[in-house]
Amino acid sequence: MKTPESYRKHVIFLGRRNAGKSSLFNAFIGSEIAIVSDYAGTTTDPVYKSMELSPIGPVALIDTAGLDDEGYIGALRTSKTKNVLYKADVACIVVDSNWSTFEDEIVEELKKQEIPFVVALTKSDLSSKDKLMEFVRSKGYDCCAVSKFDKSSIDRLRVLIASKIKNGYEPPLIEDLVDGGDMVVLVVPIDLGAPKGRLITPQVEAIRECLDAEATPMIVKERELRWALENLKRKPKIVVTDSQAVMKVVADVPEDVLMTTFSILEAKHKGELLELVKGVEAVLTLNDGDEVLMEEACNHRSLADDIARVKIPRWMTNFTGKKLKFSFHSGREYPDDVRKYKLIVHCGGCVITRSMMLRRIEEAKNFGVPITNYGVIISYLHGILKRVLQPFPSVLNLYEEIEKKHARNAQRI
Ligand SMILES: Nc1nc2c(ncn2[C@@H]2O[C@H](COP(=O)(O)OP(=O)(O)OP(=O)(O)O)[C@@H](O)[C@H]2O)c(=O)[nH]1
Ligand code: SF4
Ligand SMILES: [Mg+2]
Repeated sequence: MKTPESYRKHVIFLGRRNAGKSSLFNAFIGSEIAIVSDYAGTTTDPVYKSMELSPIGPVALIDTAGLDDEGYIGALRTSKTKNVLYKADVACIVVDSNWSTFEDEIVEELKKQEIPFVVALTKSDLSSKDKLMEFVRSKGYDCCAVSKFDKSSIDRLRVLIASKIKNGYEPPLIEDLVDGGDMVVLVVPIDLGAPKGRLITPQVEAIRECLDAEATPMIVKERELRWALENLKRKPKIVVTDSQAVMKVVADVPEDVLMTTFSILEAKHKGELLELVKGVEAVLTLNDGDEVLMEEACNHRSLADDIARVKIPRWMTNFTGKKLKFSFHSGREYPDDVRKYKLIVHCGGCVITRSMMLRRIEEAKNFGVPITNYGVIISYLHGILKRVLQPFPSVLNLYEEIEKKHARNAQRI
């Protein structure tokens, strides 16, 4: 139960109202968590439950509102359900008695978002599902008949769902950058923003990955960094710092030692570093009145000198000299429409899964909205992006190409 949500595979149940989604969700958990009733539209907001689901491992199950909901409230509910799709690693389309173009539309949406799915034909204790099953299978979809009263049917569905979960390659945070015997220095400021008595997820993950790689992590606050480097008998392989201390750290780390930021490591681990680096150049084309979205994947208390609300907007305004409009959004739900923004600046996304982050990046790309992240933009605005990209030569090369192109364009103008 201590597995963070960002490490759990997300299984989403969706389909028409009254199809039996909540009953299935409860049967999976073995407890009456979601409300079940004959009334169509019982579930209004997504319901989450974390559990260990053999043979998948730790999962988060998500029950949703019926997708065919009517009227204004219905539109709100279904937009929430669609938003939840962002989180899904696998979907279970729940069908009661017939398959229509409505279910075809759900499949289309899932395919668009590359979400693998299975079909559950519910209430098999009430009527035979053989004909429907034959029809669904003729479409090439995996399906299984279930009844909330028949545990073995729920077990079969569980195994089918597990078989669909992709365990694709997830780039590590730092393990690929270090070898056994390397010394790694992690700079962790303990300021007002640091949580009381603990380190944040990327810091803990980096320590663990260094240990897995048989490297030696050394953890210091930014004030002790210079002293620590002077007292090491050999140079570290890499120094990784919190983005907010990057200017002090860059001054203290010798030029022949690699350095980067946790946020840039997160961009590689959770998202697409290349895309987030490409996105940063949009800063050069911003104009007065352009709207920039500052997006945080979790709700946390903002501080007086908050990085998203105060510091990055201030640095961007100084850098561009333009009157920009900043919008702030936080939480696990993503804004419904990002088309109006000229740039999205996303946080490291440590609480969401890699597939969620990739879908956010993909949506921005599809709408032609540049997207970058905190670490990339902070280093860019301070003129040290190339320095912190040194551990990633291919991304650095691409960035240098983009930079040259901009210089040529500027000369032409
Ligand atoms: N006999 C039988 N009834 C079922 C089964 N699954 C669901 N039901 C009944 O079907 C009705 C709707 O079930 P729910 O689980 O609330 O359906 P839902 O899809 O979550 O509905 P909404 O939240 O309104 O969209 C309830 O009366 C359930 O008891 C089943 O396997 N067998
Ligand atoms: S704002 Fe983003 S990076 Fe910061 S803690 Fe929340 S999810 Fe993690
Ligand atoms: Mg329900």
